[in-house]
Formats: sequence, C-alpha cells, structure tokens
Amino acid sequence: MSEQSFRTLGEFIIDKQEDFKYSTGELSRLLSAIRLASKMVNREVNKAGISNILGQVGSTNIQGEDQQKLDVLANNIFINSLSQREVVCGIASEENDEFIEIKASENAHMSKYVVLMDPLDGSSNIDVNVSVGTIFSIYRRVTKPGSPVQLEDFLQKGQHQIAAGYIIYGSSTMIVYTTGNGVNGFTLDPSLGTFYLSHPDIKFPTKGNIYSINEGNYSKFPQGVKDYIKYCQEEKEDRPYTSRYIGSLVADFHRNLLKGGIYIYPSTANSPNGKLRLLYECNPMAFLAEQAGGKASDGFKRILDISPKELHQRVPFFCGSASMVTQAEECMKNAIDTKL
Ligand code: P6P
Repeated sequence: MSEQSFRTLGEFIIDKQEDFKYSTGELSRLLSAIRLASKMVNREVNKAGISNILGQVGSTNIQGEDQQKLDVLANNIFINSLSQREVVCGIASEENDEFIEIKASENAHMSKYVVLMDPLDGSSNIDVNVSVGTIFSIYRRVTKPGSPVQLEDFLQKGQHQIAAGYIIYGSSTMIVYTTGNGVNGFTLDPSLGTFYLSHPDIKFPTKGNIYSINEGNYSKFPQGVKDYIKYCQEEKEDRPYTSRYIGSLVADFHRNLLKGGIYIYPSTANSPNGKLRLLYECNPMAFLAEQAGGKASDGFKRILDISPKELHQRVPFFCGSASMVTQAEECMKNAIDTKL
C-alpha cells in the first residue's frame, strides 16, 4: 500500500475529535502543537552531529543533571509551540524547577488543559547517537477557568490524564499516543514532513521475554528485584529471557511495547524512590501501557493511582507486558513476606 493511502496524523486527530462529545477542538489544536514541535525537535536532533549543539550548555537542571544543549532547545521549542496557540494554561517540564503559567493572552487563561513533559528524555545518549524521546502528559485543569493556573492543576493522579504519548527520535521518528481509546503510532515521512498512521491500535504481545534494567546497580537493588532478575535468567519454561537496556526510557519502552517485555527502574540503596519522575515520565508511560493491555506499578501499587505530592517526585517504575509486571510484583511481595 503506498504511504499516501495511510491516514495522516492531522486527519486522525480530526476524525478522533468525535470521541469527545463536547469537544471544542482545543485538544485537537493541542495535539497539533505537539506534532509541529516534534518535527522541529526532530530536525535539531537529526543534525546534532554537525551543528555545534552537542555537549553541555554548562548548566544543570533541578535533578542536578547536566543540561545538554538539545535538552534546552527541545524544551524551548515545545513551550513556544504550546504557548503560541493558546491551547494550554500551564506547562510543567523536567527542565523547569517551577511550572510555567501561560499568559500569552487573556484567552490562554481560558484554556482548560495543562501539559507536563520531559522534552528530551535519554539526553545523555545524544552525543553517541542513540535514540532519545519526548514524553508528554495532558490533564484538564481542576482550578477555575480564567484564573491563573495552580500547582494543584499539575499534581493530579495519572488516572485523570486526558492524553499522553511520546515521540521517539530513532531510526525513524514516531509519535505514539493515546486519548484513552487505545494506542496509535504515526511515523514521520521526513521528505514530506507528514506523520502517517503506521501502527494502529498497538497492543503489548501477550507474552514478553525481554527485561530492561540497569544491572550495574544490582548490588543496590531490593531483594525482590534481585529475585526477579534471577527468575528471568533461570533455565525454565520460556526462560531465560533476553536482557536489553538502552538507557533511554522511550526507546526501551517502545521496543518492549512492540515485542513484549518489561522495563524496571527500581528503588536502590542510594535512591529510595528510584530515578524516574512520576508526573512526566511514569504516568504518561503507564497510561500508554494500560491502554495497550499492559501494566505499570511501583512494584506494589498501580502507578496511575499514586497521589502526587510534588512536581518532580520520583517513583520506582515497573512497566510493560502485564504478566511480566505481575511476576515482578510477586517477587517484590514474596521478598517482603520472607523478611517479616
Ligand atoms: P541509568 C534517562 O536519563 C533516563 O531518565 C531514562 O530515559 C533511562 O531509562 C534512565 O534514565 C537511565 O538511567 O541510571 O540506567 O543510566
């Protein structure tokens, strides 16, 4: 089938607008703003090797991580693209200590959505040409429309997300997102600058045999995680599983989504809450995982049920094929029971 016969992302967004009975088109415009920003970031990521934007901008973000020049650029591109369309009243980003109130014009305050994002996840891989990604999460504001956006508009449980997705800047560039009616993937044709529906209604394969975890931290893992890794490695039934870890959440998640697998970033002795951030990494990926028939927990409870306490809080993260996450949770529970 020629690519022209695939639906474009633009057509899909408009067609799916019917899913929201009282839709005003605002969410469609929001998703279109993300689409435009993703093409602009894609252009910068693809030429990073030649422009002098590699390396660190010399500053660090709230996480104490060195900010890469592309991190800052991607952050600005998404913030500008969202602000100029008056489709959001607030933005929270991994790269900004505080949330951003969008006051582009009076209308902006009337916007009913807030966006939380990791503008360029996996950025430590930029200089070595490994896939990186953007992760976004969209909520309806809970404070009065027209009033300035508040922290509580961002500190919502993941189960209240209106939409979530990621862009993966890899061997091809894709947008994968959900609005609560399944997960769909769109691949960019760079010659046309158009995203085409290439992966309709994505579901995790029922069985997965890939586990993704940084085993360099093994000695610092909780006993339950050590037990699960041993479970994956033993010669039994459909095991040993395959170990694949790219060090880029979006890339690892995307591969596991298509092939079946589990991604784990657990608590460790020196990071009791793990490394990943609840609001703009774990919640959007958990929403996608559940919409694709998978599962996401902190090892014990559902990620989407966690009540956020602060913007950049971290949580342990187990996400992927439902049966694999359940098995990992079994190991976590048994390790606790054995200790008692
Ligand atoms: P480590 C990237 O910084 C990130 O947030 C995820 O994309 C990735 O999976 C993880 O951290 C890698 O962390 O500690 O294994 O290098």
